[in-house]
Amino acid sequence: MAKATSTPRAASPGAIDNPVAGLLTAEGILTEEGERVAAVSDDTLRALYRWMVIARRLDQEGLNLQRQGELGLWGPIQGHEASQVGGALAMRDTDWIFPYYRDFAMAAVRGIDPGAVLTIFRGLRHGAWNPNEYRFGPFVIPVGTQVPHAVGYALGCKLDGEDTVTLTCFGEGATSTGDWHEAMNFAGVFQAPVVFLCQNNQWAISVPINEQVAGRIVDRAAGYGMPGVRVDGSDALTIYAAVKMASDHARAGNGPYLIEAFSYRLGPHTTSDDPTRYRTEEEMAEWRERDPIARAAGRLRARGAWDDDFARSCETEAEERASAMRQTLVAAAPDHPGKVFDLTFANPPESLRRERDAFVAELAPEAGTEGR
Ligand SMILES: Cc1ncc(C[n+]2csc(CCOP(=O)(O)OP(=O)(O)O)c2C)c(N)n1
Ligand SMILES: [Mg+2]
Repeated sequence: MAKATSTPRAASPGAIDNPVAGLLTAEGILTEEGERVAAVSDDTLRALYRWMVIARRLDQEGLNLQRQGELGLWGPIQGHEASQVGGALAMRDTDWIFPYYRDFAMAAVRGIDPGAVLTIFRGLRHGAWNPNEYRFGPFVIPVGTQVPHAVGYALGCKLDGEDTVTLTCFGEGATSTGDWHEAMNFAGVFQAPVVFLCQNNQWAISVPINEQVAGRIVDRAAGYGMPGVRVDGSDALTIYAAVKMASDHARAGNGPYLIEAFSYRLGPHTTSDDPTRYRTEEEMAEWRERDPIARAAGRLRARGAWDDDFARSCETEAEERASAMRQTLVAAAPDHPGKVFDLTFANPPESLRRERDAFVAELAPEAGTEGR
């Protein structure tokens, strides 16, 4: 019999410790006890509200810009404000976020200029920020590919002895990809410090959740040996507390965590989509009632922390940011076409140099070989 070369690990215990589950109602809403345990201050609640107001206004401006012919495409985030703002604010600045293409509000919370983000949707850039600078990965269009990136990065941090946690986001449609399952398994086996945040908006373009997933997404966590929790994805405070507790759990060396934020995409998939062709007005109206911003305002009022002046200042700031975003976008120049090559290899092989020069000569002969 072959001799074992490494110490076999004991099988994990059957019961998975879940630090969040007992603090939520059956609908996945943080209870008063949950608020107490999570120790969320009024300032944090105000920050959640403020960023959601900003995100909604910027998103509306993105839509306006597309309708005015300034953007090729826009993917609205309405209905996702709570999960994106709650998720991003819950992470430390030193943590990494591996987003998907809809995480516009997360990018804004991370300090990335939203006008720069829009240059991608105008076709001027392939990427508009340095991921290392913001600890925020690129927007990925291939569904699910960011999930293994987040797991690999988290595992690297663990091996380096850092206490960094990664957060990765994806839609429920992404949970059908092989990348997602492989990443979940790898994270579970190697106890990578990663929080998986599924923004389940119940639609993958025109495919409804019941044609996408058999059973519940959250229940898949157990199959990969990690805890999971399903939360109300329209309640920013609940998301914030859940992501915070999940990241604490990962940071403490207890491995990955899956959060399913159950909500709804209030707008179209992108500006190329017409959702009235596949979903009813009643369904959309029902979800509009659960507006994340109104929910956060309600929580502030319930705590006696609501203030009209504060709310007005959020609106004014959102207006100013929207105007600045528009100006940045329309003033932006396209990247040199060679840049996509230049950012791929530090030392490109000769064949790629030739390909680059041919590409540049075709697209921008006036630029010559500048910009390398
Ligand atoms: C690998 C891959 N397959 C298909 C597509 C086309 N596509 C783009 S978005 C999308 C739906 C994804 O839905 P979901 O993951 O639920 O995210 P949502 O857009 O609803 O936020 C699909 C199928 C793609 N971009 N990549
Ligand atoms: Mg979806």
